Amino acid sequence: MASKDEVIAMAKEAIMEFDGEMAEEAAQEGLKAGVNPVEIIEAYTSAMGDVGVQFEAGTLFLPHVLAASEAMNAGIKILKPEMEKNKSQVESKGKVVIGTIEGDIHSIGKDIVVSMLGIAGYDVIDLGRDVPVKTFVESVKEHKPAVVGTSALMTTTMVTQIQVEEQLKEAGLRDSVKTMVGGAPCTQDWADKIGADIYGESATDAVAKVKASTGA
Ligand code: HCB
Repeated sequence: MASKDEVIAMAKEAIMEFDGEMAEEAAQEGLKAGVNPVEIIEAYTSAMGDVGVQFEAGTLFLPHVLAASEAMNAGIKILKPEMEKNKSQVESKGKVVIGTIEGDIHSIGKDIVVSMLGIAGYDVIDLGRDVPVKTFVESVKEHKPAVVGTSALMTTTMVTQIQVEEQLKEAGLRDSVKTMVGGAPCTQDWADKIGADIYGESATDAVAKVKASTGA
């Protein structure tokens, strides 16, 4: 049976090699060896970050990035049912509305946050990607979530997170919901600057902070 270190190394290699079958194997071996699925997802995510760095450096190109994200999805598909088995059977911890902000089609990170919040027992309303600001506001009005989260992967789209804050205020809804921002260019400073309640540095961090803010 593979050791935990071997599973983590295999998960990272699978993403770096754009190899979906290897990502599935890492997931299966990890489950057999009793490795926490969250740690395997974190290994995929860390390798995806390295792919991103190489993309930025011009040593990898868009097809590589897409192939890496497909490999990651293949692995997560194996892990998700296992994680859902451990999902809290008690009543929902509350609702979270989340989506990738208008103009931005990056969804990999947001999807991981959606999965991990669901597994942590939250009712997640996933608005998808390239979501207009008014849809976030309407969704808060309709679902009355504890938290509304936006994901932005580009410096050109993160600025739209300000509009979520503003339009929630204009609709008289800002005090009824906590706001969360995340995605690679976002920081705690950014969250503080725009008045967001939570900065989710990673999916694990986002879940921990959502739990803390909802008292769950
Ligand atoms: Co994309 N892209 N891309 N891209 N892309 C980035 C983001 C750049 C930084 C790369 C670069 O050029 N340096 C760059 C943005 C530059 C900028 O800031 N202005 C960029 C660009 C420019 C573009 C296009 C415009 C390229 C083009 O067409 N010329 C285009 C975007 C078009 C558009 O959106 N309108 C584009 C397209 C693509 C794809 C389709 C090839 C693919 C996305 C596939 C998909 O998501 N379905 C892609 C990818 C994958 C990337 C990189 C390589 C990786 C992003 C990623 O998935 N990371 C990225 C480079 C990079 O980030 N270093 C590059 C892995 C995930 C797991 O991390 O940070 O998203 P994450 O999420 C974490 C964390 O932030 C947190 O939890 C997650 C899990 O731990 N989190 C939240 C995320 N969202 C949260 C929300 C919350 O509320 C709370 C926590």
